[in-house]
Amino acid sequence: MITRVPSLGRLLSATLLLVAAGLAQAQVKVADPWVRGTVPGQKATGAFMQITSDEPMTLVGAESDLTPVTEVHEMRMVGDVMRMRQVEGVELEPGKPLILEPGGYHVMFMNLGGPVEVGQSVSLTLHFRRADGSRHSVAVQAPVRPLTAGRGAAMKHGQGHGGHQGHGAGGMGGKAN
Ligand SMILES: [Cu+2]
Repeated sequence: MITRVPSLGRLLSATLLLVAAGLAQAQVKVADPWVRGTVPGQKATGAFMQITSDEPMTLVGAESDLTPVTEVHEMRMVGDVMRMRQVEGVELEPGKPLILEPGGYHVMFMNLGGPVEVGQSVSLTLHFRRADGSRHSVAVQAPVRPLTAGRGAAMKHGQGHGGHQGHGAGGMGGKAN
């Protein structure tokens, strides 16, 4: 027992150092990122993923090489119509994954100049604001998945784009399934 006390003490010290390091360097983890492939003529598509932060953080924007305008969007029911809009920020609670998915929050690539095809990988950067107002950015590499990925929710998304003026015919492709 006596020999274990100091080793436990060292273990606790090491743990506290790790915790301190964690506070100094925010940990934002992105799991399972992907971008939905497009059909010819489609002018917008989205990126989906799960984001987890170990401290309070707000997702405030995104950018990518794919399009000059990349926005954080939300889809939600307004009355009985699915609508999409840009959001100023999405709050992350520590340890609770923020899910970006078809039919919900997503990163939107606007005014696409060409097709987005399976086999491609899209580089994007997510921008966050901490509780103290400072900024944090996370680079993400998202492979392109077929248009039909996430089919169930995609149908809802298709309807939403039908009622949305800014994204062009076809939208994220729900109707093309
Ligand atoms: Cu959108």
